[in-house]
Amino acid sequence: MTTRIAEEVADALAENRPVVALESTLLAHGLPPGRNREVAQRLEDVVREAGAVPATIAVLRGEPVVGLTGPELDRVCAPGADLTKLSRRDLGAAYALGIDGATTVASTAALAHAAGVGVFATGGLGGVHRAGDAPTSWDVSADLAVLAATPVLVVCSGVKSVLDVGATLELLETSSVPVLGYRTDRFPAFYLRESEFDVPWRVDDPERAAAVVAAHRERVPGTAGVLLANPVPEEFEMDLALHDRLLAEGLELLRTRGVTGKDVTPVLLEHFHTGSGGVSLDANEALVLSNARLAAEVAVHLAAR
Ligand code: PSU
Ligand code: MN
Repeated sequence: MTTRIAEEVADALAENRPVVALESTLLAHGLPPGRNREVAQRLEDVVREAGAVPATIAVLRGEPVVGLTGPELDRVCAPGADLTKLSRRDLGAAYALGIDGATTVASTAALAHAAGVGVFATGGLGGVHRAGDAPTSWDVSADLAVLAATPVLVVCSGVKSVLDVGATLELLETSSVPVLGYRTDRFPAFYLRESEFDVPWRVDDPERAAAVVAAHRERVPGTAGVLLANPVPEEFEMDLALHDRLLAEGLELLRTRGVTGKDVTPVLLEHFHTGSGGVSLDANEALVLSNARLAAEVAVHLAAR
């Protein structure tokens, strides 16, 4: 099965105009119904306002789609839609079995790259989960391995502090994935503007970010993508005490309910959203919109080079 690329996206790619890929797991599994549809629309709007064409990606009835239509966004965001969460390894099964699925960072990046889209915005990258009581849970998001093998720029707000941030950064280093802080020296932690870890490189404007991406792609051997880490806007950063309480509760919830594998991230996000009375939802929306805008700005500079 071939990928369906929306006409507007295909035209932009053919004319070397900027395109920004957007993922669907954050819509289907990261945000509640209703709110997810609003965010889906705002994401596409901010990308357009910044001068690029949005391409939200999902798998519908077994067909990979790059650039969902309005009705298709409705379907992905519908209450009870119950889309399967698809990482890259799940794509073949999803195609062959003809199912509806939401794509994670890993599968969105892979499909974007295959379609010729080089810039992708999301909320948080998956990473290395904290080891539970066992010596290690071996729960390391495929997002990291795919980013090491797929030359796309991923703009995100770092990784959630529910992950082992230090281990995630170590693995990115091992995989030769460059990590750039956007107007920050610290690697952001999704709901929080800073983790305790520094970024190896800092850029302060979209043009510089584009220059680094271009140099990396054109002059550095290998297949690694680039991570541009953009902290949540200041006014939406979560209160540290609230954050830490929800994090401790969330981790305990995973233990008592025995949640593992791909359900870990959605269960934690849901706990934050309900436990914070919506504060974390506002943060989530603000950061993903900010990332989409920045991704579009960088894509504009890349296309102009
Ligand atoms: N981080 C978030 N919200 C999300 C995700 C990550 O703050 O919705 C989603 C992304 O789609 C990411 C996926 O690719 O979770 C990672 O899941 P896992 O850890 O199961 O690989
Ligand atoms: Mn996982």
